[in-house]
Amino acid sequence: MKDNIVTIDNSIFPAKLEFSQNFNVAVPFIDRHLKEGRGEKVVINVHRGSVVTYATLAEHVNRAGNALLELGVSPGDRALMVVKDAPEFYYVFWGAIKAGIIPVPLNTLLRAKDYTYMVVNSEASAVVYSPEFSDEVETALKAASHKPKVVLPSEGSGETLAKHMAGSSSALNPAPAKPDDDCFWLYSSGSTGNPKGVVHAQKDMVVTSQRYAVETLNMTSEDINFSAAKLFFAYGLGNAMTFPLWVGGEAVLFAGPPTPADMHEIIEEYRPSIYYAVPTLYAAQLRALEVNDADLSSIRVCISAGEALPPDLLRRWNSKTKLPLLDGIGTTEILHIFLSNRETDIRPGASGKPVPGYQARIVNEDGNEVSDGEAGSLMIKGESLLKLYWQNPEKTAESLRNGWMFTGDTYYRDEDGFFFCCGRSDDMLKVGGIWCSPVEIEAKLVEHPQVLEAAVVGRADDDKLIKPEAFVVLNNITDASEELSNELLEFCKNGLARYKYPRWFNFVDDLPKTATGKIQRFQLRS
Ligand code: 3UK
Repeated sequence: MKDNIVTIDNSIFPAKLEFSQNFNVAVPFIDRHLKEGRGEKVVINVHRGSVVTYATLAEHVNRAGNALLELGVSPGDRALMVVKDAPEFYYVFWGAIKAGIIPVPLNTLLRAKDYTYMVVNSEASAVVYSPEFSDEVETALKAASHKPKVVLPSEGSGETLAKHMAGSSSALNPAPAKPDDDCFWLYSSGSTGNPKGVVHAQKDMVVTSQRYAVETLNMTSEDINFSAAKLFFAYGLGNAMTFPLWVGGEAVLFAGPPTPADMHEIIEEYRPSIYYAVPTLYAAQLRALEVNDADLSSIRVCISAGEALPPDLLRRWNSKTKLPLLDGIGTTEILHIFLSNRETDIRPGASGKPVPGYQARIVNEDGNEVSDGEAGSLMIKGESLLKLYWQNPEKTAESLRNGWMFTGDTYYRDEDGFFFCCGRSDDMLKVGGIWCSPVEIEAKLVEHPQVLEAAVVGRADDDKLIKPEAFVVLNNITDASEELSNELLEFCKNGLARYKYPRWFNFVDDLPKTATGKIQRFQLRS
C-alpha cells in the first residue's frame, strides 16, 4: 500500500477503514485535496475577513511546519496553542502534525495559572498564541518552572509566527508516522486535581470524521459548517475543522464570543447547512428570536452537544425554527460524538443511539451489564479512544479497561435502544457545555477574607440547564448581605475563567458533611 492513505471499504456498514503502515494524518486531511482537484475550492470563510482555499491552506500548513522546525522545535515535542478561531489555528495545528510535532490546543478562556500548569505538565517546546491572549499567556510563562524554547504570537507586530512562516519554504515532506502514533493532545478537567493531557493517535480524527460526520450526518463536500463551539474544544475541533476537511467541505469561522445576535447574523450572511451549538446557546437564541426573527433556512440540521439537551428546549426549537436538532454525547477522550439521535430517529430527552463503529454498555458497580431501564455507568468501545492520559498511569488504568472507556456518566437505555443521561457519577458540572469543577469555585470563594467555607452544586435554571449555585459560610454571619453576594460574584468573575461564577449565592450557618469532614454536595442538591 502507498504511504499516508486510508482505504475505505464501503461495501459493508460501518465502512471498513484501513490505514497504510506509514501514516501522517496531515496528508489525507490537507494534501489529498490538491490531488483531488480541490485546490481552488474555499475551505475557510472568516467572518468579516479573508477566504482561504484548499491550495492556500496546504501552502500555509507547510510554512508553519517548516517555521516550527527551523525555530528549533523537534518532532515529538509539544506545541501549545492558545489560538482563536481563525485560519492560523489550522496552519499551526496541521503544520505541527505534518512536521511530526504534537499540537496541544488549549481553552482560550482559561487564566494564567491554568496555562502555567499546562506548560509545566506538557514540558512544551513551543507556545503559540493569538495576540488577544498575550496577558494571560505571558503571566503564565513568567510563573512556569519550565521554559519553552519558542514563545510566539501567531500574528501582529514584531516577531510573530506569521513572519517566520513568510520566510519559510512552502514545501514540506510529511514526517514518518504510524496510525497509532501520538498525534495531538487536548486537556480535560476533573472534579479534583489538575487537568489531564488526553493523548490522541494519528488515526483518531479520521475515525470521528468518517463515523460521525459521514456515516451519521451524511456530510458531503457541499456542506458549509458553522460551529458556535470553538476549535479548542474537541466538539468544535471536529465541527469546524476536521469534518469539513475530511469531506472537502467548508467552515465559517467567528473569533468572538457566541452571542445569539452574532450567530443569527452569521447564519443569514454565510448560509451554513450544518449548525453546531450547546443547549445554553439554543435557549438564548430562542429568547432572541422572540424579539428579532432570523432567516435560518440555509440550515439542514442543527447539532447539540456538551451537556444534555432538555426535551422541552428541543420541542421549542423545533416549533420555532422547524429545523431538526440532534442531541449527541461526545467526550474529549473519545474525541467526538459516539451516541447520537438521527434525523429520521429522534427521541426528545435522549442522547440517541450508538454512532456506527462504537459500542455502548451500561454496567453496575460489579461491572455487570444492567437490564434496560436500569441506570448504571456508561462505557464505550470504539476506534477513536484516547491512547492514555499523559504521565497519569493511575487515571489511565482507572478509565480504560480492555479497550472500554468509563465516561463518568450515569445512563440508562430504554427498550427501543435509546440512551438517556441521568447525570455525572462525580460532582463535575457542565455549564454551557464547558467543564466546571465545584472544587475550583469553592477554593476561589474561600480565598475571600470574609468566607469561612463554601460548597458549590449544580442547579437547573428556567431552561432546565445546570448552572453553579454557591452555599457560603461566613466568618461572621451578620456580614450576609446582597452587597456581599455581589462582591463575591465579582471576586469569582475576576479570579476564574469567566463562565465559572456561581449564578446564585446562599449564606448558611454550616455545610452538611460526612464524619470525615467531606462536604456532602448531594444533600445541598436536594
Ligand atoms: C457531558 C453530555 C449529556 C458528559 C464533547 C461533543 O462535551 C464534550 O467533551 P468534554 O470532554 O465533556 C464530556 C462530558 O460532557 N456531555 C457531553 N455531551 C452531552 N451529557 N448529553 C450530551 N449530549 O458528562 C460527558 O462525559 O468537554 C461533545 C463532541 C466532542 C466532545 N468532546
